[in-house]
Amino acid sequence: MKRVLTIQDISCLGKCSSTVALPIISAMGVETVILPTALLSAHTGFKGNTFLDLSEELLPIAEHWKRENVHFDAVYTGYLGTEAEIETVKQIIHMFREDGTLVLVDPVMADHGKLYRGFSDSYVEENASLCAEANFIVPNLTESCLLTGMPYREDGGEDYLRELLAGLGKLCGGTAAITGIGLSAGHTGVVAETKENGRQEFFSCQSARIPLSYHGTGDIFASVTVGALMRGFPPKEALQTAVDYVSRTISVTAEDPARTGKNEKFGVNFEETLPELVRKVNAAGSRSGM
Ligand code: PXL
Repeated sequence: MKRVLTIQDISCLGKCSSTVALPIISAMGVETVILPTALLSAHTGFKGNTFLDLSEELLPIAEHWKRENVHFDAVYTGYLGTEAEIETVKQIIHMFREDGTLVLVDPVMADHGKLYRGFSDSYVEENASLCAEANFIVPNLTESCLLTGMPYREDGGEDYLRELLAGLGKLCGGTAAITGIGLSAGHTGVVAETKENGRQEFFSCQSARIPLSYHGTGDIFASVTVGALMRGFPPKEALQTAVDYVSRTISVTAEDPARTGKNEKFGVNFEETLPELVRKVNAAGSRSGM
């Protein structure tokens, strides 16, 4: 069985970061080790959240694992709080990276053209240097613009997206996928560029766009991508699986009558759709990396 290390916070309430990565990647048949960077009562979409910084714990925990000769097939990083923390995460990647280790970075910092609360321009620089350590990155459109210095345009067209991908490709060898991109009406998904064995391929993965925006779907997307890659799916199929799963889960969530009174910050009903995902991944069993 493959083993993934995921480095991100624990937001107790709100179904994002470690509280979606752990159940989803585990259910996909991949051992998941969490390294919590901070403990929050709820993610920052909830006003007045508590925050306990755990960054001083990260290296001692990683050093313990090193003494135990632990091996990781992938390191997946999500929301990180500070520049200092990103520096520590880079050190941990260096500690565990071997030939063939998947290093997937979701440079969580911005959306809808704006940086999230508490992040500055120097955080963007630091996040770009983290992406340089990765061989798979999944920024959204805003993050892609910040990482490449390109202007933010919601309807930029294919040439614009290809230019963005070329910029991201300079940052990270491997695969760059820009999330939240719909290429036609009623669709959303990713556009991506992958460099494998010196060959460059541009592709997109699309699914039905449900015009609702729930918290944590980016983390669910990245988690499914990591799980599928670990189970032997090639990049394009892993990304399509994640795009389809998020679309289906948003639609199931929107139809849930028991959600009355709960808004989008409570996240999606991924628990309801997880069995379908597990069946799909297991049906592709012949190439499973188990
Ligand atoms: O879902 C991304 C995320 C993760 N963790 C925390 C967050 C956010 C986004 O706002 O606040 C603490």
